[in-house]
Amino acid sequence: MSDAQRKQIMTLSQFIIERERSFPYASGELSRLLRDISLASRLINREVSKAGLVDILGITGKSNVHGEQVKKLDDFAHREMISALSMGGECSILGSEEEKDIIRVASTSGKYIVLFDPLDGSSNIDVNVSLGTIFSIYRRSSESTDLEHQRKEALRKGLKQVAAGYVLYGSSTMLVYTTGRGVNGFTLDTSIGEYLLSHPDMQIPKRGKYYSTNQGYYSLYEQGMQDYLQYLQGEDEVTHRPYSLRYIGTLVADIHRTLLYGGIFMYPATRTAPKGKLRLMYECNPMALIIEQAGGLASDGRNRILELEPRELHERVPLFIGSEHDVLDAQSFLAGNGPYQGTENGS
Ligand code: AHM
Ligand code: MG
Repeated sequence: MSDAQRKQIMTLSQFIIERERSFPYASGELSRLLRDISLASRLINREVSKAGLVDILGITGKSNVHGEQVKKLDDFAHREMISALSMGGECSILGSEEEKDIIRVASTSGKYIVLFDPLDGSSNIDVNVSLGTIFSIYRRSSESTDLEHQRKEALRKGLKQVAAGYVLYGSSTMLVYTTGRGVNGFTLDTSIGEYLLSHPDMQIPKRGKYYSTNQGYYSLYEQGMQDYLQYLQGEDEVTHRPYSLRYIGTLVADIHRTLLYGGIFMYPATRTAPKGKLRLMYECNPMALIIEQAGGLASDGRNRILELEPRELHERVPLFIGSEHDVLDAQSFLAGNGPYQGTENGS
C-alpha cells in the first residue's frame, strides 16, 4: 500500500471526532453515544459470526411483545445494546423491539433517547443469512423522571431524530449512519476491530432497477399495490422494465442494497395486517432519515414517514422506501393513478 493510500484510511472514531470538531459547541455526548453503539455492534458481530459454531442457535422459549419467538441471539443483542448504552451515561431512555415498555437508565441524566431493533431479520438467524441492528437517536426534551412523561418523550416524529443508523452483519459487517449531514458507511476490519470509512457521502440513485417486497403476499395487497407490481414486471425499454426482484427478508440488508443500487423496498399493508409489519419508531424512522439524507424518499404509501405522529412505541406502518422516482411511482399507483407523471420515466 502506498503512503497516499494509507493516509486515506479513517476509522469511525476518527471520523466522529473530526465531525464533532466542526460543531464548536458540541459537548461530545452524541459522539460517545455513537461509539458506544459501535462497540455493542462489534460484540454482536462477534456472536453472529460464530453463531453456527457454538450452542447459541435455537430459541429461548420466550416470546417478545409482538408474540414472535425470540431467538438467543436476539436476546444477546438486546442485552448488549442496553449494557453499552447504559454504561456510557449519555442516554436516560431506551426503547427496544424486544421490550414492551421504555427502559429507563438508572442513575443518569443523559440527554439522549435511543430506540433500537437489536437484531433485525431474526427469522434468518438459523440459516446464515444477513442480520442487522437499527438505531434511532433523539435528544431529550426535558429532564423529567416521571414515567408517563418519559413514555411520551420517546414518541417523537422521525424528523426530530438527531442521528440514525444501522449495522449490517453480512459478507462483511458495515455500520452506516447519519447525523443529518449526509450518510457515511464504515466497514469493519475484523483484524484490527475497527470500522473504517469505506463509503463516504452515500447517495442513492434517482431510479433503480430492483424492487424488493414479499411477493408471496400478492393476493393480500390492495389493488394499487398489485397494479404497481404488474407494472414493474411489464416490459418496456424506455422505463427499463421489467425490474428485477430481490428480497432477503432482513430489512437492513434489503435497504442497504437499495441504498447502493437504487430501486424500491416495500412492506405494504395487507388484508390481514392493515398496518404492515414494520415498526415506525426503530425500523421505519431511522431508515427513512438515512434514505432521505442520501437523496431518496420514504413513505407509508401516502405520507412522508418522518412526518408521521407516533402513537405508541411498537406501532407498525406500511413502508415504501428507496429511489425518489420509484417511490413516487409507488405512491401514484396506490392513489389509483398510473406511473408518476411529474418525472421523466426511466431517468
Ligand atoms: P424482525 O424485526 O422480527 O426480524 O422482523 C422484521 C423483518 C424485516 O427485517 C423484514 O423486512 C421483514 O421482517 C420480513 O417479513 P416477511 O417475512 O413477512 O416478509
Ligand atoms: Mg427484530
